[in-house]
Amino acid sequence: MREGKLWLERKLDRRLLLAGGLAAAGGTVVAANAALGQTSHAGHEMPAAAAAEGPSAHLSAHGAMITVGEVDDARNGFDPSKMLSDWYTGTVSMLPDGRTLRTFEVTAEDKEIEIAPGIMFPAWTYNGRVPGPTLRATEGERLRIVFRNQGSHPHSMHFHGIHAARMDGVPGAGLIGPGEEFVYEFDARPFGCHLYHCHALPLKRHIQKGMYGAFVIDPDPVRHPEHETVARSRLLGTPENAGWQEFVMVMNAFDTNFDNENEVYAVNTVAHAYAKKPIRVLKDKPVRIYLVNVVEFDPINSFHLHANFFDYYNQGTTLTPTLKTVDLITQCQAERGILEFHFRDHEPGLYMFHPHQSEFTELGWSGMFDVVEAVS
Ligand SMILES: [Cu+2]
Repeated sequence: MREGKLWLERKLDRRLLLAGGLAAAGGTVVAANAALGQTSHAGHEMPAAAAAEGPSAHLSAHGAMITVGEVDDARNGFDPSKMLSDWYTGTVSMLPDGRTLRTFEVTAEDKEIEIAPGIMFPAWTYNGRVPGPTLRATEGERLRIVFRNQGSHPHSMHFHGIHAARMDGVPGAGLIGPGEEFVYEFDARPFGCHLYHCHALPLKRHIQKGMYGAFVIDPDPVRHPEHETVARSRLLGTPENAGWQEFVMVMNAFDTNFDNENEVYAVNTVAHAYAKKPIRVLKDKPVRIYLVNVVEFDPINSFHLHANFFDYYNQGTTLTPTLKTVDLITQCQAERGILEFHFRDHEPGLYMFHPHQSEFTELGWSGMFDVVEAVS
């Protein structure tokens, strides 16, 4: 009973904090009833009238369980809509043995970022953004990551991939102090949807401050003759890949009062960014999402797509789906995978996606696809 009461108090505290922050910024929180502990799932079917009037009509028809006001993308230096397909492919050169060397430059820096209208968060960033740049390479290439620490604390880049112990980005192996530089070098393998994050201690603090990003390794079609077409469709720069609409979504959250609980949840940092500005997709072109979960403190996260089903490739390390025809997947911390689906047989409209932890949805993690006919 006492536990239940504490749990309720914590929930209220988290919502009131979000409400207070928004009000202080001159905005108002529409979800005033949420502050009183009433919940209203944001993921109902859309009334036809609301759909016809566009996203804002739809949201207000719901009682608008989302933040009000605008985040200043220019001040942040990153725009969630652009981040979706902003691949950092580095610079390419050739090694003496003819292999491709791909070099990335990443700098750690402290930066205050706006995660919801009026709510500033003192982040630790890679290249001034949260999540850090989406590094993208091809299986078998040699990768070189020049990492500079211009932040106020020791940091590292720990890659989920295959590499030598001395390249692991843990204390004693590539963890560097302010002002220092380290070069990580290893082969791009295995292909898949991976991530990198800082591995300085305390780990959960460094991750939660914003030090993470997606790390995508495309399969080399030559190495996968049995699934060459699929591999080519995953390889950035091929005509087959251009036939897809690809997005990277890093599910993250922020502990704004440092109580080891999150107050704001999102994909790609900004609360409700894709609810306010739905992601436009062409109905005739399939969609592929590189999904990564880096939420600290909450053990599990999920992704649910409305009115549709998708195929899922756990960790992205296979060329055939590990789950077929599902409308929800769960991810533990650092888990990730690739989702593939299409709206070919759907009518145009706004199709919602969100985790099925309703609290996360209310606190910022929800979005919509704006499915449109191809422009002729
Ligand atoms: Cu760190």
